[in-house]
Amino acid sequence: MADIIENPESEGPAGGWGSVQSIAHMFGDNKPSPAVMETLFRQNKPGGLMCVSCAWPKPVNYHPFEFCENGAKATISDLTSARCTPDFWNDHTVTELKGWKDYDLEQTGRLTHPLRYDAGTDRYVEVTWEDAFEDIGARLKSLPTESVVFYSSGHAGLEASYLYALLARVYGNNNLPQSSNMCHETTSVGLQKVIGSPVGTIVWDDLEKADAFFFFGQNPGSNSPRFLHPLQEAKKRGARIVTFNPIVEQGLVSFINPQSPVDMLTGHETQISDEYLQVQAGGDIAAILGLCKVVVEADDRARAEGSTRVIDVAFIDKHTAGFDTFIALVKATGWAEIERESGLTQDAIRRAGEIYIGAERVIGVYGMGLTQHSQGALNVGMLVNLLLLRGNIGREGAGCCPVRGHSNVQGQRTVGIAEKTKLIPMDKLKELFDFDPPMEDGTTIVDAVKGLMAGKIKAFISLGGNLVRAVPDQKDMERAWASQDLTVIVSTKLNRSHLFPGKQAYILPCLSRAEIDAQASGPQSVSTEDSFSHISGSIGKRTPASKHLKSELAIVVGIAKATLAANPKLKWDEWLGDYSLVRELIQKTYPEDFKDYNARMFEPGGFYRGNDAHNRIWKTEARKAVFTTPKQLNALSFGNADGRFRLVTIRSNDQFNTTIYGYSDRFRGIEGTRDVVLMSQSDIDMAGLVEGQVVKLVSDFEDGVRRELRGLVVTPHNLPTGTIAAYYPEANLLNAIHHHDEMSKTPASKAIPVRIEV
Ligand SMILES: Nc1nc2c(c(=O)[nH]1)N[C@H]1C(S)=C(S)[C@@H](COP(=O)(O)OP(=O)(O)OC[C@H]3O[C@@H](n4cnc5c(=O)[nH]c(N)nc54)[C@H](O)[C@@H]3O)O[C@H]1N2
Ligand SMILES: Nc1nc2c(c(=O)[nH]1)N[C@H]1C(S)=C(S)[C@@H](COP(=O)(O)OP(=O)(O)OC[C@H]3O[C@@H](n4cnc5c(=O)[nH]c(N)nc54)[C@H](O)[C@@H]3O)O[C@H]1N2
Ligand SMILES: [Mo]
Repeated sequence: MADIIENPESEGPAGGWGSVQSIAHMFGDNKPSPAVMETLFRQNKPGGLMCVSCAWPKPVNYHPFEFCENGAKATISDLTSARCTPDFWNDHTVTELKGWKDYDLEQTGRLTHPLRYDAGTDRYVEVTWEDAFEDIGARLKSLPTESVVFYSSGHAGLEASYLYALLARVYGNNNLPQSSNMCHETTSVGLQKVIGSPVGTIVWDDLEKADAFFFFGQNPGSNSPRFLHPLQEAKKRGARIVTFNPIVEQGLVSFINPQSPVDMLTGHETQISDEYLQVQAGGDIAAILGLCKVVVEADDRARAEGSTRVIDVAFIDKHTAGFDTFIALVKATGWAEIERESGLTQDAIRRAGEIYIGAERVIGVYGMGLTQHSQGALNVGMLVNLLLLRGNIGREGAGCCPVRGHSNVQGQRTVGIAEKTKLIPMDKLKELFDFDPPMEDGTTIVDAVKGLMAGKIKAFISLGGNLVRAVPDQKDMERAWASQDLTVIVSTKLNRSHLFPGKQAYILPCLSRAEIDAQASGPQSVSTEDSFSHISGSIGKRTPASKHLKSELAIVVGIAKATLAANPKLKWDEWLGDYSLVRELIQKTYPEDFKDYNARMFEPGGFYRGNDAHNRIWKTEARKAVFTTPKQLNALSFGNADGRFRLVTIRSNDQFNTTIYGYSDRFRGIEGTRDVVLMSQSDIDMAGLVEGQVVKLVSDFEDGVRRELRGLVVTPHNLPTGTIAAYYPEANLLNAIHHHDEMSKTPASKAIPVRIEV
């Protein structure tokens, strides 16, 4: 156990009683209803409910409770008894609600009726679905097609998502950006470039065979807690875990399995990380280069001694390109540079490197700590370099594991929600639906926000999400969003994006996945794809929160019918009546991925749609896996300067993105508030501040724009000097829309240059 693992602020290990208490807190004074309990027990099991929270895979051999604290919170929050009915607006204006916190908006409960904004009274008023669709359709028909965006957050199932993408394309554009444009787009672009696959290469069995896991900027304790179970199992059989993360995250330090009675009663903790390296924000390129240097040095020694090579030479020769150039850079880069750019010592990197070399099979895990940087794709390329050196991709127990966010974020991309035309089988769509698909690329989120600000985007349809709150330059975004001709947001709960209505504005309330979706042919099921590319069917069994709700698919159909010209090939009503017909369309469009879709969707663990890189077939330009030679040693677009900090925007354990469930980030020991800036004690001292002092953060881009976030309490935390942290989404006031990954345009939310003002 490395001696740097200390987390004095934390209230104990991840999981355990804390997680049970935290779930119990969600129930408030209400006892959990049998319906909620029944839903939780069905979660992530074959024929059950696929979690509405994150995209962590569903195991074939599931636990009695195959849900985690997060998944339970998401389900409980969807099944709340609170209702936000049209009466709510008798007491509140939109302007007044702008003063409410995200948490308070969430507490208003499930939306029950379709609503239209009435500017005269500054309130939302009830509207019929027919009127809403007709009005939306009329407005869409009157606008230039390129000025309309069809956004989606990764909730909606594959069936609704496929039809949504079809709606956009028949309407006439590929403006289909998605939440992954702020998230794992870096993976879609960066991983695709180097291994020819836009998604992770491992499957469940690999977790059970790996000898080591290397974590870069992914926080399973808060964000994918079911991952802690296979990690605990891995530790029991002697696997090693190495973590690179500026913040000491409790879930990567120790874990008590809340589903193991023995662990719970004895308080038995599993230590997770063998080595925890507090890399500075944006320092991973140098850190990984250091690991590669350890491998190359060991290989040089082995070669000199005539012993077994450390580098997998046969694999490199047969399967990769760019090796020599990369190795030349590794050799030419000195340890002083690596230490300076990573913020880590040579010794610490060597210890981690030895674990890498000592492991036969290694999985590289990553999340937002790699993707949300100016050089995020380079970060991803570097992790792949490390894995390639020892042939750790496309072999049992080894591979690359980006951990996806929303429950169906990966799947939506698979079935056509994509702004890039090269990803879409347009000829198939033309043949199936008899129309001329638009051949120009659509807009990413960053470009959509810029388009909004420039007045070029005039209407936004949002299938879920809370875009106004999720993007950089929040203040400008609020103004720009409200200046549109039309805003339509399909939602389950009230959120801040609703508070900036366009000239015509609708909130369309939808069913949650946990609820019965009854259509002409009977109750429907939907399906989702997880982080390991497995597709699982999901059935909702709860009575809908209101009889006025429609399914997401029904809403897509409603908008499509009101907007698009009649076309005998577009059988919207038939598809709505029976979702299995939509699955047939998906299968026809993507026959390799969705073979026997309807028959296989309830297979335990889901059916695997396959991944060429998993089989060492590299669909890159070079037809090989490609080593990336980094052009710089950090992932930043700015340099160091006196008084400038790298701000990491973080998620608490008590939120799901912009949805704030509560004010308890118990893993980090922060209770009752989100208005904090976390700093190392030495940074606090050096900046002449004291604990508890209230400060403001000011962005430090060289673009002349003043962005500030006030009222943050200085809170000491275990962080490397120069790196500080504050909560997302509040901190989005500080980021700039031009600050994004160079290759994929993912906003660089993990290193925002800021100054502190008192
Ligand atoms: N409870 C909960 N679960 C969630 C979500 C949620 O908000 N709440 N969101 C969902 C979504 S959409 C997503 S995308 C995922 C996100 O899940 P993660 O990918 O885990 O994302 P974050 O928590 O934003 O950041 C991950 C870690 O990156 C570290 N980090 C920051 N900068 C760097 C760096 O430069 N280098 C390294 N090595 N590490 C760094 C942070 O300290 C943090 O621990 O979770 C999903 N699950
Ligand atoms: N600074 C900073 N910014 C970030 C990030 C960060 O780490 N730092 N992370 C980024 C990431 S990874 C992501 S994914 C984005 C998230 O951006 P979004 O996906 O746009 O935001 P969410 O908060 O997930 O959306 C929450 C809303 O979705 C609606 N909703 C919930 N369930 C359903 C459903 O089943 N159906 C429908 N139709 N609607 C539903 C509810 O109304 C809820 O208010 O934010 C990004 N922004
Ligand atoms: Mo995400």
